[in-house]
Amino acid sequence: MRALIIVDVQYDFLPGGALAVPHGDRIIPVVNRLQRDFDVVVATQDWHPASHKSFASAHVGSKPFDIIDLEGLAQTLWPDHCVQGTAGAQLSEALDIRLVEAIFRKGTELSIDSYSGFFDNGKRRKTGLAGYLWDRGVADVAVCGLAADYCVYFTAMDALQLGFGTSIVEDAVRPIDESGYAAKRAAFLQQGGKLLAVGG
Ligand code: VGL
Ligand code: ZN
Repeated sequence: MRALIIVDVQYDFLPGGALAVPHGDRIIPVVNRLQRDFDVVVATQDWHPASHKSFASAHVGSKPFDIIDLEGLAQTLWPDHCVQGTAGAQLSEALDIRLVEAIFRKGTELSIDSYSGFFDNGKRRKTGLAGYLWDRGVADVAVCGLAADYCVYFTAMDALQLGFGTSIVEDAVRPIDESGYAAKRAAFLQQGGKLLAVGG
């Protein structure tokens, strides 16, 4: 069985949002078309408590995109985004969710960030996504969504490490930072990841 993992297609990552990914909205029609080609479709949702420690606003004297040490892990600080229950945290209305079987929320613990849809950044806790996919008999996953250089990349790397055949859907991801993504994409390929081009 093949699964499509749709990462964080939320208003705060779309143009006009708090942590907007350039042209992030352009992937949505591609993601909508893709879904019918998979046996299983799941999504993730970044879902932070207010004052989450990944927010620059939670650290006196810090600004967005500074890097700090957070409980032993390097943490990029972000503008406040995807706060639980806010409009910015909602999945885009333009995303077709009819085939989405389950939505895995992440980033819910105050003091640790979670880029991957599988684990927090310290691999302290699982989200349940891996178990869900295994229970559904999934052997291969394709990852799409936002942002290519953070949550898509870390989700894809964890999928590889968990033993899933893993692709990133090239036409259905956009990065926050193009040059940072180029290096991460190379690391993903080096680990045995594949790229899927669907046209779009
Ligand atoms: C993301 C930064 C912070 C993402 C989430 O979805 O890629 N990036 N939180
Ligand atoms: Zn976040």
